[in-house]
Amino acid sequence: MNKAELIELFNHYDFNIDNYIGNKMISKGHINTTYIIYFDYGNKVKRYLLQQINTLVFKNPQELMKNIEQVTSFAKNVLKSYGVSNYKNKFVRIYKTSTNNTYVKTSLNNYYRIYHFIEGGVSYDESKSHEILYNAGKTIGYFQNLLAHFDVNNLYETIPFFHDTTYRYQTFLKKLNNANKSLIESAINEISFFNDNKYIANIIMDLINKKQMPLKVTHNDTKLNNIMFDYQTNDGLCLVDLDTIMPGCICFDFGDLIRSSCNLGKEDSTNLDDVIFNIDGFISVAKGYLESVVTTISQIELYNLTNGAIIMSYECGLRFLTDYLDGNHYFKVNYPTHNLIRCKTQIKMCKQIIANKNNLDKKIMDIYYYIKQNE
Ligand code: GN1
Ligand code: MG
Repeated sequence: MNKAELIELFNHYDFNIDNYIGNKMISKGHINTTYIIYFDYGNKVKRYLLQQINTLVFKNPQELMKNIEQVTSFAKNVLKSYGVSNYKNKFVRIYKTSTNNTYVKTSLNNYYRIYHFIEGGVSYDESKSHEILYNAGKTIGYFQNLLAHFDVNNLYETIPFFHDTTYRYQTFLKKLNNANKSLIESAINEISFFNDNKYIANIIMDLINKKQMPLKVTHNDTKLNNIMFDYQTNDGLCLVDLDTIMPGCICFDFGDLIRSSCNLGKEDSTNLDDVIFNIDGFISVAKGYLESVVTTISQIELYNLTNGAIIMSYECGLRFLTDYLDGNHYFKVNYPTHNLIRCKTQIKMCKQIIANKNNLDKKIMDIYYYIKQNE
């Protein structure tokens, strides 16, 4: 980070620049740029999370921060009312400026915000541990419960049509139309996959449009590494990356967790043989998730949880491909074909989840009724 900008930024907070010792960039996250900043207070070192908001993606940082402020203060009150003792690491907390603002716009027109560091927390890019997968599912359900009575009408839409898969498919077609010929040739099989399976894009969107699928407060970016776990016990602590909290379908939150956590490979494995759908992992996530939402989930949501996983892997792959065809402007990439590689892993996940759909649907119903009976 530019030193002068850092000083300008710190002047908005009650930090003493003399105590500042340095920062470390965190390479996780495809959108915003995140740093841990360290301050030495003699007897202890304090750290905070500093994030530069990607304004190409989030066009209105002010509205985005209003969403986060409303949601975090709402959740804090719910946690207090539950009598949760250590509510401080159970939800993200904004560190406010000296004038009580939630973010700073610097003279370079960059937007920054600071969060309290979640001490004792750890996140995982991938995991084979059933304990972690179960706790991940549980944490997402818990998050949805905490915000169940938050009025969705108070939320701004930070990225319009974010999980509107029908719209995502139309955007893909437009970009495909204008894409460079050699890029198209390099992705010919992937392009065919999305065209041949475009029915997937409409499965839940049709239900939403017909008002058969309820909209609730959802996180919308529930990939595994957006969940913090207690580093000693592996209990789920909270969800981070709250920029996409919007009204949405809970099946997408469940599905995004499945697509990201039940892959025995990586999101960007170059060897597709590694990308194996972890069916037992799916069951662990479903157990944790359903235990959290058993009293609030509706039948239509229950029947569409597996669809949520199929759609999220389809949509995520489609978005990676769209960005690849468009010249990699949206997701951060380490090399030119990174988005194409990511797209291939999502297609492989999608195909495997489809192949197991009947079995997975049955497992979900079995788990649900088991939990119901033992409530
Ligand atoms: C992005 O910001 P991050 O890395 O947690 C993206 C998600 C994708 C994900 C794919 C705002 O999440 O929608 O599913 O990458 N976030 C946004 O890994 O577009
Ligand atoms: Mg993230």
